[in-house]
Amino acid sequence: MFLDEVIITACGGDGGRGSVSWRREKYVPKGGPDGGNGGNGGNVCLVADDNTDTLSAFASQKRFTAEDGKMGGGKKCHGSDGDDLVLKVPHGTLVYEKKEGREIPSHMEGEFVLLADLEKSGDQVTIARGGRGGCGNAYFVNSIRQRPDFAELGEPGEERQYKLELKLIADIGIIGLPNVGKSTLISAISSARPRIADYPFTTLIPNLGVVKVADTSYIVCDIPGLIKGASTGKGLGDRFLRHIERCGLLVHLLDCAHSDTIAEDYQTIRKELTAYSPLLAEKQELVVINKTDLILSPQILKAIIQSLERENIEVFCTLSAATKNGTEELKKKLLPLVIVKRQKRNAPSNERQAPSNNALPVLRPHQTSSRASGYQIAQEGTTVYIRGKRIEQIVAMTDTKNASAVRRLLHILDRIGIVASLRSLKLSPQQRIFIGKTRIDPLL
Ligand SMILES: Nc1nc2c(ncn2[C@@H]2O[C@H](COP(=O)(O)OP(=O)(O)OP(=O)(O)O)[C@@H](O)[C@H]2O)c(=O)[nH]1
Ligand SMILES: [Mg+2]
Repeated sequence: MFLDEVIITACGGDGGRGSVSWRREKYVPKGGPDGGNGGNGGNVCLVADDNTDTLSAFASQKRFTAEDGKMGGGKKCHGSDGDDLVLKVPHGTLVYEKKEGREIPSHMEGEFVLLADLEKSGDQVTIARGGRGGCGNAYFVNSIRQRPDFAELGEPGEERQYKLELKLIADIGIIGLPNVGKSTLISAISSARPRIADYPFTTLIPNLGVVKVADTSYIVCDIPGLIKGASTGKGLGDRFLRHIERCGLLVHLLDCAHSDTIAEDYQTIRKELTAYSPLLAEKQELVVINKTDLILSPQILKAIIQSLERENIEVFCTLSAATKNGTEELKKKLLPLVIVKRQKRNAPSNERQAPSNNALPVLRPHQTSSRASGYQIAQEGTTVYIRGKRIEQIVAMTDTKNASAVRRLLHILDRIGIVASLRSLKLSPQQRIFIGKTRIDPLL
């Protein structure tokens, strides 16, 4: 199955809880606390892989959870970390993150925003971080608190939604109206065997083929037929136009059996490409005339070429995909052009060196201030929300059933000024106060 767009949920593993334990040893009275820390939860990562070519692995499963960290043990034993979950995606996958929550402007809530472009094989991005393991009671020993009888819970792993979108990366994309012979051409020049038939929209998904010329090879993509209005959703619509964006070169195939409308056919496709994106309109395009076996004499073919040239449409070559007359020449003529395109793509351009405003974000999602004192207080109706990465983490990891753990939390809230800020708001006893997802007013 060919799948080029999918929405998934990624969940980092939960951190393991810390342990409350006391050293018990012969001849060592009052051995003291020795509870170890819990292990960290595993991350969920996406990695671009050469041997994967569609997103069909995500067709049935949509939720991916990494392993939880293990609980800490006595004798200061550290719980083991959860394994990362590495999901393989084809190279050319764009990763969009769903923006939600209070830290982002409300107009963006629920929107998918580009996070990463896994262009080359091996490119990797972490999409959900595992939770931190909780500290055991041995960690909380200090000069005042010599026998802490509490430990932290593990931090819950992040849960986030992503849209994965695949853009095939081929050297050459074959485009044209339905029925002009695109699939026949790819099967003549490569080992791909797509369905060929005498009706429009035979090809419903893009087909990739490897063309071998001498010792080298390049990848060709047969794109389903485009029609007038494709950029606004007509026919198979603009679903496949995005795959054309990534091709190095375009072969624009024309059917010479329709000699009367051949220039018009050409312009129909050009208009759709321009309407879809300026990037597509500027892409280098080679005009190839197909089905020359249906032409009765060379003079007629010459007249067709001249009619196109009068409209400033330069013809790259003519061939018959069905009889393979001219297909070998096309393969050879395309090779040097493909090599030039590849060199350009791999060369570090000035644009890439100087990061512009349009540059893709660095692959370090979800980073906000990690200091406990970095927080914001917002009041909505009768509810107060306190947000801040570190303070939310501390609260989520506090065992609220343990009086000593709650006392430590209140001490932290007091130290970083939250208690004073809440007092200055003069809240009524009915008002609810949340830090992250945890309601804390009953603890105050
Ligand atoms: N006579 C002749 N017929 C051809 C040639 N190339 C393709 N055809 C025929 O044209 C019809 C359409 O060919 P396809 O390769 O399926 O066309 P397509 O452009 O892939 O069509 P869609 O997938 O629908 O967009 C088939 O009946 C082919 O046999 C050719 O060079 N000469
Ligand atoms: Mg086809």
